[in-house]
Amino acid sequence: MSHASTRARRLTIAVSVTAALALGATACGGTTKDDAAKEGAGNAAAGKADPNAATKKGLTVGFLPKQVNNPYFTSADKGGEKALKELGSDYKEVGPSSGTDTSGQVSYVNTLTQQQVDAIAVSAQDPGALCTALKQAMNNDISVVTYDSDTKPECRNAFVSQASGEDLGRTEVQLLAEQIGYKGEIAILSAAQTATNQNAWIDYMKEELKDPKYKDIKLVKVAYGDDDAQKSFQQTQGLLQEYPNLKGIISPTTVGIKAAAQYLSGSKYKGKVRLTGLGTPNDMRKYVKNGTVEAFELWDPAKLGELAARTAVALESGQITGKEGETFKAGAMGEFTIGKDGVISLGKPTVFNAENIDQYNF
Ligand code: RAM
Repeated sequence: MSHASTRARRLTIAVSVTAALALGATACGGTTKDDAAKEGAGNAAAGKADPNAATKKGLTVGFLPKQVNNPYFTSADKGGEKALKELGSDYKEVGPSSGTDTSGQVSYVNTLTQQQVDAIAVSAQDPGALCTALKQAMNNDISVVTYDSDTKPECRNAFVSQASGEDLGRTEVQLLAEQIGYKGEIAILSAAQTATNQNAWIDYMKEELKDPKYKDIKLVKVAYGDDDAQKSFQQTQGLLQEYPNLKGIISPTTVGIKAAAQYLSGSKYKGKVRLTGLGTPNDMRKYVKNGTVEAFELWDPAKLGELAARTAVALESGQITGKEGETFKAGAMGEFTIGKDGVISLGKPTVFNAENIDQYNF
């Protein structure tokens, strides 16, 4: 179907979306919403995948990060923008400025649906809160890809995951355990309490800690900095006041680890209380060089955004539908295979330390 006719079809549908949204606002849980939710499967799931189908051009993909003013998402979404340009499609970005504004994210999904974008790439602040809105989007022929932080599998066509959640959770514990000599109290400084990605990693950290080799390590607290620099800084300070014997902190968020490093770096705990987790090399360089941080990890956020964009276009082009076992070509990134529950994995994260950090610029 040509882009113009897709537009025309969408325009007709938009009237019912608006009606459904209005209905949803006044009569929550009405049949319109439920039916939409049951049927909602997006453009992609409508047919069978044809890996040789031509790549569509002129599509609009709306990126909706957890938080727009977070440098991690700036890099990720720029990767998406660059890929879309290469593919002859358009990019737009909308999103809340706070990492906990879940209702703001829901409104943005509804706006993108009303604007009849072809696909949405979203990093969900909460696993369930976006479901109804995303199902409505899919029911209106919009392909939905989650990237970075997932919703439930039935609320999107595919999830572009940065790395195996299990790998990330376990390796962060391993990194910290080595740095503290497998002994002492540790804490976690996370992002939002609802974040699907951080919570999945934390569950694996707890699993890893069950191994007898960590018997002398005690996880004393999980604190939440909400991906807000100031709150994360204060939470770090609070952790050290509450647990003066703390030996280490894991912060699986780029905002959290940077704020924690900033606090430790200017305190008597510098070099004594160990810090690891997920950070960008550009944010963390000075803390590695001044001895606050030994090693931490991350994937390339721009590559994650690129893969999300390419997945959205492959779905819209009918090359994939999101089912396990389907494969598609993601330009120079190579071929990807869709795994269980529609998960596409970017690959292994990189561990950064004083030796290699200068090789990276993001
Ligand atoms: C923050 C966000 C994001 C997470 C990274 C590691 O920027 O919470 O979702 O993937 O950290």
